[in-house]
Amino acid sequence: MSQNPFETFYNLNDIMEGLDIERALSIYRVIDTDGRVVADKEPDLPRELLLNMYIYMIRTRILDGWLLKLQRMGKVALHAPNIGEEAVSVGSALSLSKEDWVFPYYRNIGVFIARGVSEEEIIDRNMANIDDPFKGKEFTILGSKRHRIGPVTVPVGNQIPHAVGFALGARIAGENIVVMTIFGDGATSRGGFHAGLNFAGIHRLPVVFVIENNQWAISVPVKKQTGSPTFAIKGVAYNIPGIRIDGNDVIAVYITAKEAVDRAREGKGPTLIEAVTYRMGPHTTADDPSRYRPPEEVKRIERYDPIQRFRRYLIDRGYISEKEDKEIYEEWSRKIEDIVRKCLSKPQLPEEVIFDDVYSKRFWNLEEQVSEFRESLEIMKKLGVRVE
Ligand SMILES: Cc1ncc(C[n+]2csc(CCOP(=O)(O)OP(=O)(O)O)c2C)c(N)n1
Ligand SMILES: [Mg+2]
Repeated sequence: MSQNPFETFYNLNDIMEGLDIERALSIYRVIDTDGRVVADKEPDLPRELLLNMYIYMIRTRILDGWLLKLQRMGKVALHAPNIGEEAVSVGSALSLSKEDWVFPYYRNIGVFIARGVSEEEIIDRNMANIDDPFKGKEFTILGSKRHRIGPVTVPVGNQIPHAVGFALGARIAGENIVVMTIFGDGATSRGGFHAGLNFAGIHRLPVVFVIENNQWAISVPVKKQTGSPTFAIKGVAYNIPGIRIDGNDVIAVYITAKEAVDRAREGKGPTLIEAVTYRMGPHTTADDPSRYRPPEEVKRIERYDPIQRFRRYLIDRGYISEKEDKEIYEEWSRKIEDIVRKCLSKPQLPEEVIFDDVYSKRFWNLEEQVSEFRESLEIMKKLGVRVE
């Protein structure tokens, strides 16, 4: 018989110890803003992994800059800049193995890069050119089955229950994989966040939840997003350990995510990581942050730049020289510029693709719309209106 709930008492110390509440309220970092080690113990990570982290972050930043330029040139419809948040994407993604799955959100281009999606494919998709596998039917970037990346959903936070359900499905199928999902601070106010944590907490699913707390959800600051002191503390009520970390310290992100991934793989259940970072740019190219936050705030955060901090660490520790660092940056700037030129030279998709894949075939009503569409294009051409 089950215990009488009126006579059951919980030992607060046991619960607190298992959940290590201190970690949900403090902030874990390995290197400070000058790249100096401040953690009690410096993680012993191989040089190759450290260099990969660095190169993936640089590639992400260069690509991000190009997507912004391409949007301003009218070649990309919309872009959500990642600048300053590269460490969250790259550090988290690198903690997973190839077999694991990740359900990221629109600000995680670094996840795509670190999982092996090429810059060319990302730009093709963003430009909706002839090589876009989704034929222009997407908001920025979608997932990639080949790289085990779930779809990037437009409704904020919908990927959270997707990831949890996926983890349950994998368990039923007998696959020993870990599922990670990354989402913004704003997503913690959606029902799916709570449903996802609740379900993962009950079934002890192998899920790693990463909150990319960049302090803003468009114009809403974190103070108006939650009454909790931290986001990590929200895990406690679901019996999920919450860990708050410096999300601009790629080593801290990697170490913490790896610990959570290992726990999940060993059957010890989910973890909630709050990676504290800052959105340096606008929400998207359709946003003007000067209307709701002072530019001084952004200036104050500049010294936390995840790439600069890590660069100083790598140079101080002798992992790379100043010269090698310069070469890495120049090499990738050149490579990505060439890719951008190549993508720009590709033909656009024919306009009529918008009617493809709507139904299994083009029914009469769709055919009617196709002919109306052709007529409008003709008129526009006659009027000299550029169609792009
Ligand atoms: C359900 C839903 N509500 C509102 C929006 C509009 N919207 C798009 S992004 C966004 C803010 C998300 O903020 P956050 O989760 O913190 O991620 P960030 O953009 O800061 O990285 C909002 C409100 C949406 N896409 N979906
Ligand atoms: Mg946010």
